[in-house]
Amino acid sequence: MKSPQYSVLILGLDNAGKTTFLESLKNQYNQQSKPLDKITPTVGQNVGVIHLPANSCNLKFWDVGGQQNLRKLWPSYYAQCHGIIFIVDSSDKLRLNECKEVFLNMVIEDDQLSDSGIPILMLANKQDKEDSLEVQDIKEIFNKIAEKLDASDSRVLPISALTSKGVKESIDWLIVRMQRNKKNRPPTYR
Ligand code: G3D
Ligand code: MG
Repeated sequence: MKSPQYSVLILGLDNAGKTTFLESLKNQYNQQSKPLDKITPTVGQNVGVIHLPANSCNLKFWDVGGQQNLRKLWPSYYAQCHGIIFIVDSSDKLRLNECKEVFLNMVIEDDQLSDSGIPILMLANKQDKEDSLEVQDIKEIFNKIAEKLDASDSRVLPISALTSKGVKESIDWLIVRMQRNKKNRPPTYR
């Protein structure tokens, strides 16, 4: 029998930890993955599929690259994805403003997103670093923006992609919301 498959877009600035997060997921869900401390900058896109036996479904992840010239490609994925993960480097205070702008552009300039009710999960990554911002600080910055997303479920969770702390919990949060939104965005079957 075919299993339902939900697609998740992994977004964020370059160097936020998107690819490390995807490899950490693959690693935890028993797939071949790269050593987490040996991830190189992404050229093009990375795709990964994991199976969640507890939910009897598959999750497909697109890590499409966050460099400025690649961000214009993001909207072409919005129509197809069931959920979005936006990763923030909590230790990079210098780029927080840029990060905020990019997130704001994403949530308010695209009607497809706010109309679709798809969940948006922000991950405050690199929590293992001593100088990283706490999730509370990140929330204060981003929640005001997220409120503009009326229909969507949104949340900020702390993780460390490098140590894998919080990674599984983030998927637990997301899968519930994607399943709840399946009237708006039905899964594909494969
Ligand atoms: P990207 O795919 O978003 O561009 P990468 O980001 O996954 O390539 O990661 C960029 C750098 O951040 C990598 O370091 C990676 O090891 C580091 N990184 C990712 N997640 C974490 C984390 O949770 N904690 C810490 N401390 N570092 C993290 P290098 O040094 O290879 O550039
Ligand atoms: Mg990458």
